Amino acid sequence: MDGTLVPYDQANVHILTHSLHYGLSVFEGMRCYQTDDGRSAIFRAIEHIRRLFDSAHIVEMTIPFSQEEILKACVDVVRVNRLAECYIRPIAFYGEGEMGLSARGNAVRVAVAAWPWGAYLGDDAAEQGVRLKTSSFVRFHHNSIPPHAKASGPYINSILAGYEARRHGYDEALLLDVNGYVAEGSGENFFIVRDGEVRTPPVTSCLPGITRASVIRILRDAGIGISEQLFPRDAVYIADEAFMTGTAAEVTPVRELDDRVIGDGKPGPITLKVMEVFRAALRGRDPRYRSWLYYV
Ligand code: PPE
Repeated sequence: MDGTLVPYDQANVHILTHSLHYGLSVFEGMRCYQTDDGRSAIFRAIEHIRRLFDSAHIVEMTIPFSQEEILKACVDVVRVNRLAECYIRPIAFYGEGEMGLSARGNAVRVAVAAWPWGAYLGDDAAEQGVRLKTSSFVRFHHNSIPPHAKASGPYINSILAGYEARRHGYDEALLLDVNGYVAEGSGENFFIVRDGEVRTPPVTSCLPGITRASVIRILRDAGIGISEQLFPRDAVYIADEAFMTGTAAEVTPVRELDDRVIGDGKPGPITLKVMEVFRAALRGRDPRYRSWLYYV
């Protein structure tokens, strides 16, 4: 926290922490995996730290550390906690001092936390696939909240969508953009497959997911057609396969949207292929993707 290792119960902030009131903080989520040779590695750590700095740049926040220093802090937190596998959460936020929307003088504070985190969308999600509901909450327009910034406040939109979907018995929400095209899940990017071709929405109303980028690369390397393209929700109803991607969610098959079964309701061949290659990549089993691993 702010450059030093702090025990869990001392990692606290003041109630007048500016970002707590107005939601202006930027953060990342990364996973660290134990690879096949026993060493632990953070998946695409450099890309995540770069996105943290991109997010800060978009919201005009100056992080008082270098990218290398944040990366080192992430490694240190995993090491001192002796975590073989974990989720890592760097966050940069405005501390206490001045209140009010126009305050600019508050110190930017930075923390990195890590904890064990299992399957994000349920233990059987990877095998059974998840059930989605189109959300009544619309993903914000990119001129309201910039989608390339992974900032805290905008997650109100995701949380409301997630509450609604789960309250009605679904596993996750699918949010549409302001024009009614599919955007993304509350915390995942979204892909569909039809006739062997894969489509995912362009990054106009969704986060430029690092898992999304990894899956696009995996698909291209496998010679499978992938395009970034807008599509409406009924394209999902008639898709052969659908899946979601994210650091927490990894690659999760989708079996239903709005009570319509997608394909035969089981993870399809392209989804299974992507899941298999992705898993091999993060365990260090695929030499093509070894550069994605940052060993701790
Ligand atoms: N869209 C959103 C809105 C999002 O929050 C995430 C990550 C993604 C797409 C996928 O991005 P990436 O992780 O770079 O592939 N969601 C994080 C938050 C999870 C949480 O509940 O907290 C995550 O997966 O870490």
